[in-house]
Amino acid sequence: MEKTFIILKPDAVQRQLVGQIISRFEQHGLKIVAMKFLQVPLSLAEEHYAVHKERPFFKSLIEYITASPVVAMVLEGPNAIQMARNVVGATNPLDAAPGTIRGDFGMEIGRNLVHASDGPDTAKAEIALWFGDDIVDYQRALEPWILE
Ligand code: IDP
Ligand code: MG
Repeated sequence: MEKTFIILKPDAVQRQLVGQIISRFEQHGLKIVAMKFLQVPLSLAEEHYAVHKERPFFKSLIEYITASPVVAMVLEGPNAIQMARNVVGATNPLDAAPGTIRGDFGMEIGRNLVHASDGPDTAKAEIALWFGDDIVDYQRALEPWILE
């Protein structure tokens, strides 16, 4: 079973879309195994987005992610990383398909509502950075009706 790391960014919280966005992942069958609501410290923001440090949008990206609280979570399922990326949609809401979170709720790349890990290595590193070992192990009663 694969795990992926998700952030509902400050615009998702400010626009009161938290419930609707979490529902998108839940209805797909992705299992929530960790979640927290927090104001992101500058140091965490910079570490999370370290790969973009040299990009022209880095400063505005850090301002965006630290502007207001976020919801961070870990989702689990078969191919959870790709599945979550599919649910989230393309980085720029202009290119994101209708039916995806960014395609349905977003207007611009700098306000694209959600982060989702882009591969196994980043997922592992992001989960460790944001949650350490605080992952909850539990069974869902509906499991056999979601996964064969
Ligand atoms: P991703 O979130 O779809 O994985 P990345 O390329 O990893 O996209 O970029 C990280 C975040 O940086 C994006 O989600 C978006 O918030 C922001 N970003 C990326 N490219 C631009 C840009 O050209 N202008 C402004 N913000 C950008
Ligand atoms: Mg990315």
